Amino acid sequence: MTSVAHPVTHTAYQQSVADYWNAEKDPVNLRLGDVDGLYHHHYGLGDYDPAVLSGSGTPRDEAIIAEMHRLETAQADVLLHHLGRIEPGDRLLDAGCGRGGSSVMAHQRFGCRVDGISISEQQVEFANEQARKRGIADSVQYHLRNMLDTGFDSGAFAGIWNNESTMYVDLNDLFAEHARQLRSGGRYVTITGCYNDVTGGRSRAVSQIDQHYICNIHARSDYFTALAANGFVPINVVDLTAATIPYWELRAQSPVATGIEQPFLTAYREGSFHYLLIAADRV
Ligand code: GPP
Ligand code: MG
Repeated sequence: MTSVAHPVTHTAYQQSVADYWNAEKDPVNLRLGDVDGLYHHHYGLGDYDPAVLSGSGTPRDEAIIAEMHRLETAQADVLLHHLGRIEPGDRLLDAGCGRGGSSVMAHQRFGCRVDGISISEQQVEFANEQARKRGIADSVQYHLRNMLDTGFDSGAFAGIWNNESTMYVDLNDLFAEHARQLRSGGRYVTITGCYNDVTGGRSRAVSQIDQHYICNIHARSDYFTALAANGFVPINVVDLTAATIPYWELRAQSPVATGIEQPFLTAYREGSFHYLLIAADRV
């Protein structure tokens, strides 16, 4: 009998997402990551220095890119802060790790082992190469795995996060798998974009964001329903919308704008969409 490899993608939709990220080589991510070798796939937080917009030519471009990167790194710092107390002997899971930046920062902050997972072979390979270059490949490892069915042991993790990756999956399936993998009292943190139940369904701008990334942005309420149904009790909910708008204003004027800046600015400003952090404990 021949053995058949367990496929990491389970549906045609998941395969289309993997194909997108396997092909992705956008300067908005690679040029920012080149600044210091932390490659992020999320957005930024905090005010930018307006001085970066003065000047001209290559120095101006480089200053804007470095500033956008600083804001993206600040976003990951906020997420990791909400994991609370993590010991060097603990283990963390970065679900939807992209090119791996947040996992490296988590290892630097807590000194613990971090596993990152992605359904993109290219992202996993890229991230592992970065960990090797930094000499931390023993502690920070990236795997080609599906966040809905990771194969990790039950109760293995003290903390799990999704940094802008929940919009690719069913939240009930995701939180059931996270609940299985987190030890009792373990902390879950996500930063996400969600649409506003109060203003109704997906606005035009939110639909444009979905189409751009092949994702399905959830309602704000979906997060709390699915967390409660899977044994999670929120400890912190932070509306980061006002703090991310400057990032998008800077990005719109940057040499690496992709065209998705206006839908984000419209959605945030009109109130149809929030940039939200949720921290919850597994009980
Ligand atoms: C991608 O980050 C992030 C997503 C696909 C999730 C969508 C996020 C929401 C808040 C709705 P990226 O850094 O790869 O995107 P970009 O290439 O645009 O910088
Ligand atoms: Mg990016």
